[in-house]
Amino acid sequence: MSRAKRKLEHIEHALSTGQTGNAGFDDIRFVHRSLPDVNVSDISLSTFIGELEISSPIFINAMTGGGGKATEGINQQLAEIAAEVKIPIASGSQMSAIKNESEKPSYEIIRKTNPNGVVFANVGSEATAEQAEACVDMLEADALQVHLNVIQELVMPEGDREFKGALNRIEKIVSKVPVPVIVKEVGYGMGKETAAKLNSIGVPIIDVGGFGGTNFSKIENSRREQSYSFFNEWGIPTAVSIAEVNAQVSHENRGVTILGSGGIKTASHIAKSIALGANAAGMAGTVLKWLQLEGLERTIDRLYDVLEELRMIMTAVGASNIGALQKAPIILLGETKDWLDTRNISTNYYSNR
Ligand code: FMN
Repeated sequence: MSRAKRKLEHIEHALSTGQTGNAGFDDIRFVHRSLPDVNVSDISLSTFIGELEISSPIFINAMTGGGGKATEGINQQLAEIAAEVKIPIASGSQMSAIKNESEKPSYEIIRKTNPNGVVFANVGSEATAEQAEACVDMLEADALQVHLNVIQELVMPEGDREFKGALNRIEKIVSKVPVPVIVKEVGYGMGKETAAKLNSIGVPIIDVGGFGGTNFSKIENSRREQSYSFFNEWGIPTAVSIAEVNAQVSHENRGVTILGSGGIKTASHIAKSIALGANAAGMAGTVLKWLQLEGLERTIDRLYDVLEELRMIMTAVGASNIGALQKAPIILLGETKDWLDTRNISTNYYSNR
């Protein structure tokens, strides 16, 4: 199976397997305020990803490239959307272009289409520091995502079987590349132990990439004969994962930016991610679905709608900016609370502040 064919199959199977998992957001409730003392026109959505200031707390997460003209076309459209809505966009893994020069245009189109926007480069943790730097250069990127995807590799018939030394390689990448590094999962989430390891090597930004959205076990299982179905429900739900990482790195003011992603479909999911401790939220599968089924203009409209709805939610909780939303009291219920209680992570911290 060629790498290019695999990239196209990922898109096809991402759409057919959908986003049907439970990311845990239904377990989170805002405490209603009858006197919020704020006007809708006062709401500021601007936020920071590390030191990068962005005007809205959403970004298009890593998806594609490396599948010739077909993926070049998708990246061009995603970049047009990002440029219009003024939100960051991440490239898909650029290892294809490192291995095969002829795939470079399928990535470079992102910067070409969106010359002034915020663009994230993307590599896996198998990359050397030099390869990572080449990926940043290829896109004149503002930050570099390094993805962790052990379960996807295990389920992938042609996937990696060697995972030793990843933290060490990431440490080298962090010290070599001239832009901030975002370490991200791809839909399995991160726990506090992973966050502690990443924090110990100076990773400034963590994207939890939690369970409940695009499900790479299902995607890869659709591509193999004998299913590893035991991985279909594997992972830390996004809401839980943000709280896990937050408990490790932010309660203690360690200066790490948390990004919430995995199953983000609505303004409510974004608002809840921020209240749990994220600075911004990433959407991949949902944007891909809108783009493929409804087209570019409608996807742009949908993203504007999401931002308007986010302003409404922030008004309702009396949060005039993202920092205030991060302090809004929320109640954690159900499996999300059970999980966090079992892990000795305080839900009281969120409910009474
Ligand atoms: N994440 C990466 O870091 N690198 C990739 O190359 C990559 N390829 C993807 C391809 C497709 C078709 C999709 C849907 C996702 C891909 N992802 C990749 C994972 C997303 O960035 C994201 O972490 C994951 O899909 C969960 O978010 P979602 O539920 O919003 O889709």
